[in-house]
Amino acid sequence: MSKRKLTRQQAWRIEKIQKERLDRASRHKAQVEELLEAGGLGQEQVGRVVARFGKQVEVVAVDTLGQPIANPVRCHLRANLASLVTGDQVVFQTTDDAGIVIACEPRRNVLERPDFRGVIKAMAANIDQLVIVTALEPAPQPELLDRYLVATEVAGIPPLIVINKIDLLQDSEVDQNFLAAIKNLYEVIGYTVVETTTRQAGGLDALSKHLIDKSSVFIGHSGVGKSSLVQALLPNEQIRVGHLHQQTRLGRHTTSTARFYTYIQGGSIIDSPGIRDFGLEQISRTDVEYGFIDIREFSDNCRFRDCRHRQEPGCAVTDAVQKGKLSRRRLESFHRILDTLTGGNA
Ligand SMILES: Nc1nc2c(ncn2[C@@H]2O[C@H](COP(=O)(O)OP(=O)(O)OP(=O)(O)O)[C@@H](O)[C@H]2O)c(=O)[nH]1
Ligand SMILES: [Mg+2]
Ligand SMILES: [Zn+2]
Repeated sequence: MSKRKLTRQQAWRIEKIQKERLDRASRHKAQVEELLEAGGLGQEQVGRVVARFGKQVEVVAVDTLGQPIANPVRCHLRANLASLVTGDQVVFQTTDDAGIVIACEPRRNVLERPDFRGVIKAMAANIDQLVIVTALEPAPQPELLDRYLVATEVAGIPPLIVINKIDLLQDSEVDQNFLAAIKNLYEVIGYTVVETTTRQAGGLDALSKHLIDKSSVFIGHSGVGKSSLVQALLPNEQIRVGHLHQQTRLGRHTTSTARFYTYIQGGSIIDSPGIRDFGLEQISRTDVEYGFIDIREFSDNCRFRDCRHRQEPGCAVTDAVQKGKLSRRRLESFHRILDTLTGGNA
């Protein structure tokens, strides 16, 4: 990008924003110090971050089995702590109406994703399973699903694929054959695919058994019904759901922060804000090849180590497609994802 001179107004705005940030940071520091100096802080307790709001987090005290034993408390972070995310295990102290997090356990793993500016940020920690939610409306886009799957493989967290709103099978543009084809495609690769609906009794049976004793994060585009599923799974909670846009039939980004819930049958569920674009721009070609586990299985046998699996001679991947051992759609999707990578590493 060419360097260009900032106009006076832009420079003024930037300075103003930076000053506001500094003010906020020093206010925050002062609040933390005040709490510490005031004494009166209770005993150290073990807790879990259930949501994050800017620089503050909501923490719930847990027992040795990880079960919540009190209501969530809004907490400041001690200055030496890096930022926390939903699912973090922490040590904290409280006063009557506020709290302070003093330590964070090392994370088992962390889920990252681009924020609305495209900056990669941690979103949730200590996760056993990523539940990728798709729906009949907004219609499932297999290529997007492939992008999520690459992300889960790279993060090393096993995925579970959900196709929600199957009650719409009659009304939506998606027909039974398309649905069966998607399901079959991913099952053949080795993924588990379940169909759900929040509109019919028993509509979550296929899903609920996969959640027991695991810590799951629900991810997927806005409007597919993540929060509706979580609400149906946890009837005692009060969770906001949003309507789809009348014309575009897209979601409205109703959920704004990742939130942790305890699953009554054992385990936990984190509901996360939907995403419109799931960029993989920060990921390398090697990651994408690793993330397509079905392609990976054949690519070791290509004649050339840097084979792009397009028209190269001796390509074991295109050979597998011709022999019907590998889905052509997945290979096309693989190429399209690589085509979108920036930085010349595709
Ligand atoms: N027909 C039908 N509609 C559903 C189903 N589940 C959810 N919905 C509807 O889908 C819309 C969006 O639901 P939400 O649960 O807010 O979707 P979300 O994925 O949490 O969206 P964000 O928070 O914006 O990411 C709402 O109008 C729900 O009533 C279902 O099984 N069938
Ligand atoms: Mg939601
Ligand atoms: Zn090849």
